[in-house]
Amino acid sequence: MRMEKYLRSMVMWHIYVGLLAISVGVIFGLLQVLSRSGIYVLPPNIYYQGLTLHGVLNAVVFTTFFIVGFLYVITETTLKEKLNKGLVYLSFFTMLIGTLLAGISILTNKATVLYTFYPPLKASPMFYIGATLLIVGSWIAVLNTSLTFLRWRRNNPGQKTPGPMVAVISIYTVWMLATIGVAIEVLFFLIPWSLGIVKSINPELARTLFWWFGHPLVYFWLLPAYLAWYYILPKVAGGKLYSEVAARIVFIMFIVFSTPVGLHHQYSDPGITNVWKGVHAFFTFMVALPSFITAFTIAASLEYAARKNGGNGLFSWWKKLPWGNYFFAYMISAMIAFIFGGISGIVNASYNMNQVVHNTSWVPGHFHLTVGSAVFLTFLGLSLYLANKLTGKKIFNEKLGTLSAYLWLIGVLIFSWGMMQLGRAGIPRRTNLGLAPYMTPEERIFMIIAAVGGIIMFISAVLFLINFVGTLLNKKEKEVELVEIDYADAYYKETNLSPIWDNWKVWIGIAILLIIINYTPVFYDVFRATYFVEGGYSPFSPLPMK
Ligand code: HAS
Repeated sequence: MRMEKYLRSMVMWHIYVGLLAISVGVIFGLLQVLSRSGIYVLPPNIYYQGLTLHGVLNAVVFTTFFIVGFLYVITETTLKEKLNKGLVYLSFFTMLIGTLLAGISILTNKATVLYTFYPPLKASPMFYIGATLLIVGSWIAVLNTSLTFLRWRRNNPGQKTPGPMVAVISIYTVWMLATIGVAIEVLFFLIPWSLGIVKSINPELARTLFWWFGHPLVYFWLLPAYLAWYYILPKVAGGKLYSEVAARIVFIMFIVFSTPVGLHHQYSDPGITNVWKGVHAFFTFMVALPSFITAFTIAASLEYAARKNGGNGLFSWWKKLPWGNYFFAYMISAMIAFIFGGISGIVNASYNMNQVVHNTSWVPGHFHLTVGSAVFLTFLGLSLYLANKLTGKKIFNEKLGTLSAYLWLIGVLIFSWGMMQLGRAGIPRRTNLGLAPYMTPEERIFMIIAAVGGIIMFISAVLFLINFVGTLLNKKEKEVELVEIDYADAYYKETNLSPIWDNWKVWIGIAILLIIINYTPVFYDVFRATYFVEGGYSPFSPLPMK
């Protein structure tokens, strides 16, 4: 595909902004774990400001910029249709301005509200406006992609949507359905409240709107990783995607089940009846199903590749996978971490077990294995891959890439094990434990274990950054006007696929219906049983406490 120079460079700019965000974000991650373990204790204001930066930069800014840039490449290379240049620029600069506004408010300590910004914690209006612009910018990218897809549909009547594009549609549909919740929260409640136009806020209503967004947000992060695992990894491993139909069904299941599940973050919240918490719990297990299908389909794709490479035996075929290839190393490390991340997610989703781990260190243990590894490592591997494809520069040092991927895996497994042991003992998350007098010596040991893991993860991130910058500084080895992404062929191809699997209106319609069914009674409960309260807290900030 001939990809215009401006788009290649803009995709790289999305990656640069994302990587710049994590370069700062990982430093605060290291400081967090050192402070919690008591090795180097941060003052309380810096602890929470740093935690806000860590969450916002790593989980929101890095992911959003990377995903938008990556999906531009997938859209153009699969549809072979041009995106709208003006909209690409408009989206990027809107997201950038939003990020700068939110970033400045956090850096100046006017938005120490963590990445969940639950009221009555109050940030300056600039933070909420910045977050809004980041989301609006991403909506412009969705509009651009949708227009391009509709043009492709008109030009190719009767053709089924190419597999990687099914993933793009699924990712952006999940994002659009999710962001409705946070848009209502920020535009109608948080911005007027922080501007002083209205005096009161309903914390429970805001939390419910946030988790309408917050859970599907994790699939907005995960699905681009699945796109790479399904459609790029099997080819790199030397094989094929085992079943194209399974991949399609998986992405469609995420459209349907991602959003109506947010209450599993609110099992302990008052004001919402247990019936609806139970219904959301049921749907949480439904949304885990496509990940189970993914585990088997990807394992089958890898087995096919290994056997083609000469592997045999019941298990020893694993040896014939390309463990030394940097791209493979990032992806397999991501997947191995996700096995544990997934299992811990099932624990979280189980109503009674959630009572044990909710708001404890278990939860960061869980999400560093999911977003902090499955997603993070996949995006790092893809950043190097795209830097090579889009700039024509040779990877600085492939072995360094491989080392950094496995190092992160080792680090995160140690870190999460320590955090989860502490969580099971009831040690809280989001707490500067270095200052806590109640930690037992045994608990301190697990905190040190988590810190060792955190230090290894930090070293791995630094090695990645050296490799990435080294790649950019390398000489160009090839002309790159023709950008080819080596998509995997399918082993099982369904030639007679029912048109229902390509009918987006049906699946999006079902998703909207489920959201209405699963949230209407919840909002009824929230309005009936909870209150708007006056005031708000601005911890460690120059804003007056009202
Ligand atoms: Fe989660 C909390 C439930 C997945 C992220 N989650 C969080 C938070 C974050 C997060 C950030 O039910 C904290 C929010 C906060 O700040 O309060 N989560 C789940 C469930 C899943 C799940 C059921 N989470 C994710 C993903 C995330 C993510 C994905 C980010 C990308 N999570 C919860 C719950 C809470 C929660 C509760 C609230 C906890 C509380 O009380 O606060 C499922 O979707 C997981 C399904 C996954 C699997 C694994 C499939 C494995 C695969 C790899 C295969 C490997 C291969 C390689 C093929 C079933 C696909 C084999 C190789 C070999 C060598 C063997």
